Amino acid sequence: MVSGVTAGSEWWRRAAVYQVYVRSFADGNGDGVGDLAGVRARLPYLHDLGVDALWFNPWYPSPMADGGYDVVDYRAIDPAFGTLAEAEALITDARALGIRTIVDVVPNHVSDQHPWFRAALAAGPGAPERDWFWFRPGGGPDGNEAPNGWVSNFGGPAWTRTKNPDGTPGEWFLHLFAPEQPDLNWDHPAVRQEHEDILRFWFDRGVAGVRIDSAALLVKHPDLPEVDPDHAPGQHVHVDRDELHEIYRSWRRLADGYDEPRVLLGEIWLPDVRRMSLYLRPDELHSAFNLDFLTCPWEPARLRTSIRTTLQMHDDVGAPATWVLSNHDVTRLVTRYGREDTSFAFEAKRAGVPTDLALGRRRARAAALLALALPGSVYVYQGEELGLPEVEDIEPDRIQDPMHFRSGGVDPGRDGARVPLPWSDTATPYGFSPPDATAEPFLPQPDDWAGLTAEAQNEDPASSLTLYREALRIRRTDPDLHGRDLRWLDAPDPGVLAFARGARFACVVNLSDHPVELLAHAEVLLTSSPLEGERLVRDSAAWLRLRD
Ligand code: ISL
Repeated sequence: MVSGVTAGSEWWRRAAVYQVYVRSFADGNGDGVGDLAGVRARLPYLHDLGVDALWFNPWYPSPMADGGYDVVDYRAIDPAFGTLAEAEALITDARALGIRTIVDVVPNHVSDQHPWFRAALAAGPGAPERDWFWFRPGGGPDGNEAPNGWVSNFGGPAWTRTKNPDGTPGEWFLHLFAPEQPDLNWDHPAVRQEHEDILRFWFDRGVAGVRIDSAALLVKHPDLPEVDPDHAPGQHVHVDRDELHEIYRSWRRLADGYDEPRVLLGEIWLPDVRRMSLYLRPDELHSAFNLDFLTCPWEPARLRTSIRTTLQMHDDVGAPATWVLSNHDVTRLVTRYGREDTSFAFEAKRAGVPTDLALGRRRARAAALLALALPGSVYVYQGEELGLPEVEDIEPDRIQDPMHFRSGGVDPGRDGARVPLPWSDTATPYGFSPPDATAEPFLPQPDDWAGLTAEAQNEDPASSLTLYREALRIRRTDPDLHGRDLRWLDAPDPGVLAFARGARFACVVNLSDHPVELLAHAEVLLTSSPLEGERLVRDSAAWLRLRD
């Protein structure tokens, strides 16, 4: 039985991909940390939900200085998650249910515990091993000034000073993220070779594709000059440099060498969507996350513009659009949409902002129907289908995220979107861990999640889980939603987005502050809130079958 899968070699063009943050998905062995056994046991849930593929956040051995984005060995599984044999079995089991697997590769940096970095440190200044990274002497008379003023994405300087093997202060190394994540030198042929081998390793194990972490950051200006705000396109010193394209062309040739070509999916945060589209040319990446849509506020004009621009720019290069409402890095949607400022920006993230969760929940349901109705592929971050809010009261001594620490505690960090999922029961661990678990969940779960468990929502026709399952079913089975077309319809109000797909499907989203009349239709397929007669209430969406 194959459901939840799009046949054919271009399955990724309209796939629904579910993001699994393994650590927080389901704990099979009772140690309070999610693992592969937990995921395998929940495959029937994912199959019922109706997704085509799973993207796993990094599952490799890691000291977890950045939730696994600090990798020690790209060809193994962290012992807390399981074994390589279990990963292989998981890939096979999922595929038997029609679900493909995407793994996360992290090419910009490694863990400071990675054998390469340890070897580079041990070898000392001037050794060839140091050329795998960006080691530089410091400035100033004692070398105690960073080699340049670059700033880490997690705040603070992008440089950390080393100690020489004899204990004296040594060179500095570059890290665009945490100091535990030294950046690799992509000008070095061994770095390129190693990553192509890593790709082959996973492709040979049957994974359908890779998500490429921080894909626009790999290449640096070889002289490491200061950032010039007036740089020419493609000439920023460490973001979106023109040289990146040759790397991805080479990866594409490798991915295309498989009978079912493997898929390259880029995490590319660029404010300029034109520049982003260059990565999606036919001989480069297949697809990239739509981070413009992800950060968009709940405002009709902004959303309409984002959708239009997205479709146009993807059409220009022949790539499918993607739609992402949330991921493991951003504030949970229910919380974000319940605030006065409904956009997402890393630099604006703060705790203690007044939030109307009921409003946020209504909008998140409407946004799901919007995203799932658009042409292209769509990403669902675990727990989004359960309507989970951001957890904002994690005690300081339980916080894990370096983003919180590196901001001096100003940024609440990303743990609030990574709290272990509630599966069943009425108290922590809510079925996340088995009943005989020896440890509590690695991040605390709120006391009031009993109504949000998958079990509580499973048969409730009004639940978020039911809405996602039903929307994914219609998206998969309705031929009107299988094309690449979208026609904007005249909306009854400027606060309303309305568009048609295929012969007779329409999606209407009411972002105004009052109810609106529905368009003429033959049938209401699905709504995110109950209708008021023939009227769609504010902050809700409807899927319609139009008349002939
Ligand atoms: O941090 C940012 C802005 O200040 C982002 O643009 C950042 O580049 C982006 O979130 C990259 O994220 C990815 O790589 C990180 C990891 O912590 C994230 O979880 C991952 O999604 C480093 O590997």
